[in-house]
Amino acid sequence: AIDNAIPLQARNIWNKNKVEKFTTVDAFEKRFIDHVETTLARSIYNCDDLAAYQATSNSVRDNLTLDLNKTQQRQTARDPKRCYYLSLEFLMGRALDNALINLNLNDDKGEPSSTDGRKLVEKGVHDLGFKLEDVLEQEPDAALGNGGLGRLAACFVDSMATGDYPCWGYGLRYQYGIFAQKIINGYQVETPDYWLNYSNPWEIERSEIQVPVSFYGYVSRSDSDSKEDDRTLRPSEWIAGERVIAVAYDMPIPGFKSNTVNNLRLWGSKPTTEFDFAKFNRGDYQNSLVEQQRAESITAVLYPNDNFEQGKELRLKQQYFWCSASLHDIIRRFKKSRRPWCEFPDQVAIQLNDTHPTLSVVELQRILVDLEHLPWGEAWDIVTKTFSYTNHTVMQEALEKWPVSLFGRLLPRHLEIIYDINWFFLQSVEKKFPHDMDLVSRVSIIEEGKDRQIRMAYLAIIGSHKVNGVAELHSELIKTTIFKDFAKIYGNDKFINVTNGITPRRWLRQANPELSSLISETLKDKGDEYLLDMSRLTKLSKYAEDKKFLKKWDDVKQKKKLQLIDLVEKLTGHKLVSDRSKIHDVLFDIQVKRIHEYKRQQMNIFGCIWRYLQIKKMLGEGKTIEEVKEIYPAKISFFGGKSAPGYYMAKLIIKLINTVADVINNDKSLDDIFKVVFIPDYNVSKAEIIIPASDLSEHISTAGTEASGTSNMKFVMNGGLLIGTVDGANVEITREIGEDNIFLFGNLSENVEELRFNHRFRKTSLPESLNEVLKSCVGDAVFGNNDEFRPLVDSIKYQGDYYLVSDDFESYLGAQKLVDEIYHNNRNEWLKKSILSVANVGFFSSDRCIQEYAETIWNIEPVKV
Ligand code: T68
Repeated sequence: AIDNAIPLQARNIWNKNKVEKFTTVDAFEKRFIDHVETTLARSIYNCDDLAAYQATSNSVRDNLTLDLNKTQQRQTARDPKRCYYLSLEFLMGRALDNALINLNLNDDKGEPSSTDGRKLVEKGVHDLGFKLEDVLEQEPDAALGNGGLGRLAACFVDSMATGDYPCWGYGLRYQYGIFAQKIINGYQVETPDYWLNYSNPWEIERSEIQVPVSFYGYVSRSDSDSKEDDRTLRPSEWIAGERVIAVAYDMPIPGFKSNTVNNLRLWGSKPTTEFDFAKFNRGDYQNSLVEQQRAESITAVLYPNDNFEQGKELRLKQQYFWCSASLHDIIRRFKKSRRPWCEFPDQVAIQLNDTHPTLSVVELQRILVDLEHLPWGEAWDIVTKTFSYTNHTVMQEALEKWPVSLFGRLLPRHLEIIYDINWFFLQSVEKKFPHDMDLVSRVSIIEEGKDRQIRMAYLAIIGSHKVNGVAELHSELIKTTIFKDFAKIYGNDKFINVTNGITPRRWLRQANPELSSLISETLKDKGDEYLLDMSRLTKLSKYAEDKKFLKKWDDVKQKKKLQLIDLVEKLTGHKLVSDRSKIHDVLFDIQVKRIHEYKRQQMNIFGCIWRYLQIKKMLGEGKTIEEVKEIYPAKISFFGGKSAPGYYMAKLIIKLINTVADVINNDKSLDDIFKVVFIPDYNVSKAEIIIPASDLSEHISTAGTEASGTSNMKFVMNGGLLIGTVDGANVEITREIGEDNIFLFGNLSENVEELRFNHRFRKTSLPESLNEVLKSCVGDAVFGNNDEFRPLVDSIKYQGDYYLVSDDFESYLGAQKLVDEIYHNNRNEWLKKSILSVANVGFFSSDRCIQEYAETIWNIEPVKV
């Protein structure tokens, strides 16, 4: 960088013309108009909401970019240890509103400015003839993720910047994010999410940062003098068969009330400019172009599976492309300070978000041995001190494995290195447990069989110094089930827990400005400091029985419920409530997350069917609606979420929900006391409207299957109560907010094995309630739909009920009954629970979570700018 510095004699011109951030309404407006007329080449006669969005975003981005530069210069000068968060998914959602909340109007010398950046821009936009609300609506979601894992990465980069940590995210710049979901005749239909349709003001294309990445080919070794058995340990040359270029795209990540702007670097793929002239000369112009086009396809699309691995070659290619480019970039930065290689782990921590980036372990070993010529052992020592791995699931079908044959063809040298890593590892295990050959074969990275496979989780564990689960229960489970042998080999220090968290800036301040103002007003916290120090929320407890406060609290909730009603009407055309003034009596019960059998949306919809059947029974017995309401008070059940396109059962669950919704919502005899809705195309920006509107939300996975869950935390932060199983982070949520304030039900994870065993040997009979429900879903019964749902029914009745719906159903109905009673008969009690939940949610801030990672895994410290 020094080589390209401006010569001293020219610098005063630079300093005289320093670019300044806007810090006043006037300056913002000037910048806005500047962008309309130059960047967008539009004018006063031709500026719609979209142009206003782009001009606003470009103006705000200018401020961020200036702080990004300063942050990076500062970090380069200080040269602290940095952390790199490698994630194949960053589910960022919209950037503008978040940037406004985090907008830092400090000048150069600056004490924190007291001006509210969001208000300033809102005024400016208004002066210029627009409404900020409409402008914000123009932005497409950056939906580069599937669900929890990708959104966690997004919350993490927010907290890293807020905590002034020198951290970068590395990911892929997919041209198509997670598909958009349409519901047609009750079925999910996937449509492409071409989110880059209009230019993206939130990315900075670094066309000068280009990293070549290789694939295929063979390994060459000129080592006639070396012993046969250590050949692969020596430097080897990989003669690649295909080369593509990785181009960097940077997204600035601003911290809240901080001068730090960190970087999220996403790689896009493009062809090399090398051109196959041989082919061209043979007159094969078309085919010489096809290969070039193939390069672009590497980062074309996000794989749409969550908690499931498909094992496609293109996916492996994506992984290596990203790992290789990122490592190259990290090493280039490390080399600037001319330190010896042994100091690499003192300067660099790399976090593997699941096993998807595990190839980077192998790539670093390859670079050190083959290119830097370090001895194998020294290289491996550096590698294991650098990496750490986060596990997000214990489910077998989600654990990544790659067939050796496919892997060896794409990455021949990496396969050799994996064999050698495995050989040394198994040697060490044998030495430590000399009489346990079973153990040695169980922990091999290579799974033997007719199709030999590479177990990526084992490789990640062996290549890391710390392995963490994402909630206490889950971190215990990985030590006692899937990684039991490794816990025995490495002892307990290597396996730790870091419970997930969420950013309160997006999930409280941005999603729920109404609740945020009530909180800051009540806590007399004008500067919204509670968003940084969530322990301040505990002061809310003392208002939990204050009638005036309860009323204000409730008013906010009802307002958010009406906003959700408006969204649903806009999306589906359905009017859910005829009298908006009665919204207060209607319980909003929400389950939004990926559709998956283990998350048990089927149990929720069976519960809805049960409620409907009971209501009909009462009406049939001549009871009035008023009498029915005493037992089944008014309620709307909301569902939302995407299914993986190839996941048959999940898609059938979506169809069942829509079928049930159709029948119930069109049954006039119900007089609006019960409705069921499927909200199409659940995503981050819709979550920001949906989550604040919940009275109750469902987190009802089979015990031991949901690693953590993070939406549970978001709902609690917005004053919604939870109904849930003793699973994932529900356990710690209960501990923090108190067991009186959550509706727990169902079997415990320690009993799951036995329950499944009982099903296999038909020792279980279904409860009568569930039998009745299932009957209504087959043949020509009310929800039968020509027997379409038979597979869902059969999986419970005849195929072992793997997710234990029948074992938890009665207990689920019991918990729902309690919900109805308290919501209906004791609203103040309900509101008290809601307030106490928010008061004690502080632990689940991702700021706490990132601080734990920084201190216990990464060993990094904040660098203030
Ligand atoms: C989720 N995992 C966990 N996976 O299910 C959830 N998988 O309990 C947890 O709270 C969250 O991670 C954060 O820790 C996922 O979201 C995936 O999306 C995924 C994607 C690709 C391959 C496998």
